Amino acid sequence: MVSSVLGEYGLSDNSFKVEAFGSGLINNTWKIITAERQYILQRINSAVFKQPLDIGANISLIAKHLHQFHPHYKFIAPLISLKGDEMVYNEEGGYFRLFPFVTLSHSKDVVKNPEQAYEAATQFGRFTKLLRDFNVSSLKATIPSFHDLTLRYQDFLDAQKNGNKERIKESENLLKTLTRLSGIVAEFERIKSDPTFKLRVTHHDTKISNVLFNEEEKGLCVIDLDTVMPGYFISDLGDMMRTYLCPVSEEEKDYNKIEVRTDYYRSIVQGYLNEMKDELTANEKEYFFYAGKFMIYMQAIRFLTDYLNNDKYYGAAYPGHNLVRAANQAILLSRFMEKETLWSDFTA
Ligand code: GN1
Ligand code: MG
Repeated sequence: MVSSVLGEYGLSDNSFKVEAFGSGLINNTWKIITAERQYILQRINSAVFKQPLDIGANISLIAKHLHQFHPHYKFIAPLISLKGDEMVYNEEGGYFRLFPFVTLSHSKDVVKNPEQAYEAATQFGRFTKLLRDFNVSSLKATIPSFHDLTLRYQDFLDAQKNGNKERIKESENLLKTLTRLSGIVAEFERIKSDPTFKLRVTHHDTKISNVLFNEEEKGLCVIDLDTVMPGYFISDLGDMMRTYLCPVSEEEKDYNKIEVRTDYYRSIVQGYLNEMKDELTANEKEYFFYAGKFMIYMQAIRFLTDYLNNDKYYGAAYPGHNLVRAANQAILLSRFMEKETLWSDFTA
């Protein structure tokens, strides 16, 4: 499969080595190594991205705008196949894309210090800022209602009605805890009807592995643009909080290790505001702390919904995997909310 896809880009069978790459849950990613160059090959999960070609269409529009108005921004566009396409279709595996691997750059799986959090937040803020004059409504929603918490909450309720009965029983306490916090959904509904909240070009997956760093540890650009679509800034800012504040990830089973770190919070807010302070409205700036609650809560209910639905979205590497992830995120949320009075006034 991989060799026939690479053939469409003119790479012949015995000239490359293939290695698994990264830790994404949805798409498959490989590093392709040839004597001259390295590439990143990605297979799009078409059960999740139902219109894979929309991803290519969005990226082309963004690439064109950045190229014209911000030619110095390091934008990593997919390579064009021999037939002239930005995606290749393979009977067996569906849609694939090939990217050049940027030499002297690297990505990270874990945020190791607040400076890295600052660099990443700067990069995600800059990406949205550079696209401020881009017509955001020209972007397709590659996953419709992706970060619509109202819809995610409805899915959560549906799973409690129609999901796996044993799992519903087993999750009783966690279901109660998360249901008690549904004020976070009500707040989101207010945001959706608030004209001071703007739809901007939003990345929607701001984990650290989606930032490229140079050898001096400075952020270069953001990558993995599949979920770039119109959205609210709370998605990007909040997902950084969800994934950078805690020293362990959503995969951690030892919940005692879950904590949230003040210095990282400051760095995320400072880095993001550094780029976005003149873009955000005064009202939006009141929602920095809420951003973290919004994203951590959404991820907790998404994992638990999937557990009740027999892991059909995220899959499971062991029995109870999505329940562990959901419980992890619920604990992260409670640790985060303990900081509300301490952190909510902090706006750099
Ligand atoms: C998925 O595939 P990956 O790991 O980049 C998910 C995100 C979740 C994340 C949780 C398209 O991202 O929304 O935050 O898992 N992406 C999609 O690890 O659902
Ligand atoms: Mg992703």
